[in-house]
Amino acid sequence: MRANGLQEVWQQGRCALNAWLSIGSSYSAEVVAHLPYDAVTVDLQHGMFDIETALSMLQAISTTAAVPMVRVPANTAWLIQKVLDMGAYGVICPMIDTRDQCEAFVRTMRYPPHGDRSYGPARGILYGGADYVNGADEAVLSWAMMETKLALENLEQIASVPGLHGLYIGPSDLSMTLEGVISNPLSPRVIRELERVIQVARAHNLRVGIFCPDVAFARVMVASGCDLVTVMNDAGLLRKATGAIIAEMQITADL
Ligand code: 3PY
Ligand code: MG
Repeated sequence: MRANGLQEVWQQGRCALNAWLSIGSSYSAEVVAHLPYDAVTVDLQHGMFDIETALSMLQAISTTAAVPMVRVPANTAWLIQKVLDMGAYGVICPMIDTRDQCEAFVRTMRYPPHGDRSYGPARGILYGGADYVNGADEAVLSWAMMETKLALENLEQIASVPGLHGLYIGPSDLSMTLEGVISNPLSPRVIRELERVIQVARAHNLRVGIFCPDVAFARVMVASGCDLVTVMNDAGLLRKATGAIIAEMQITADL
C-alpha cells in the first residue's frame, strides 16, 4: 500500500506544510498541489463546492506527491466514508466536542474489527494500491478538530480515544466560543488553550495540526511543536497576492 507521506515527513522530524482549498476547481487544486506542499486539504465544510467537485480535486491532487486530505462538513458516517472511498488519505472532522463523538468518528474511519467502515474502496485502491484495505486503518489519518469550549473541557477524554491519529486546532471557532470574537493576534486566553491542546496531544502520542492566519503565527506554532501547519487558504492567498499587485501598480501609476 502507498505509504502516507505525512508519516514519512514526521519520521524525518519535520513539521508538515498543508495547503487548504476553498475554491471548487480541479485545475486550481492541481496548481496548488504541484507546489512543494506536504499535504493539500479539500475543505468540504466552508469551501464553495460540493462532493462531486471534491472528487475531481482529489484526482488532481493525486497527480502529485502531496497527501490528499478532506475536511468534511460534519461528523456524518456516509459522508466520511464516501471521501475515504474517493481516496482521501486523511479526514479532518470539525467540531468534535465529546469522547462519544470522537469514538463515532474513529469507528467510521476504520474497517472491522476496529470500526464499521463499509467495504467499497473505489479510488482508495486506485490511489493506495491493491492492498489498501489491509493498511487503510493505519495509513489514513483521522484528525479530530478542537475548536470549541466544550472540546477543551473534554480534551483528555477525546485525546485518549484509541485509533485517533491527531488533533487539529481551529483557532477561529476556538476564539468565537471562548471570547465571542476573533482577534488577530489571538487573545492570550486562546493562545494558552491551544498550547494546552499541543501538550495533551503530545502526552497521548497524537499528531497536532493547526490552521494559521499568517506566516508569523505559523512559525510560532512550528516552534511550539505542531506537526502540521496550514497557512491561509487558497482564496485568502489569491486575495493577498492580487491586492499586493494592485498596490504595486498604484505606486507605479502615481509615479
Ligand atoms: C477554525 O479556525 O475554526 C477553522 O475551522 C480553521 O479551518
Ligand atoms: Mg472552524
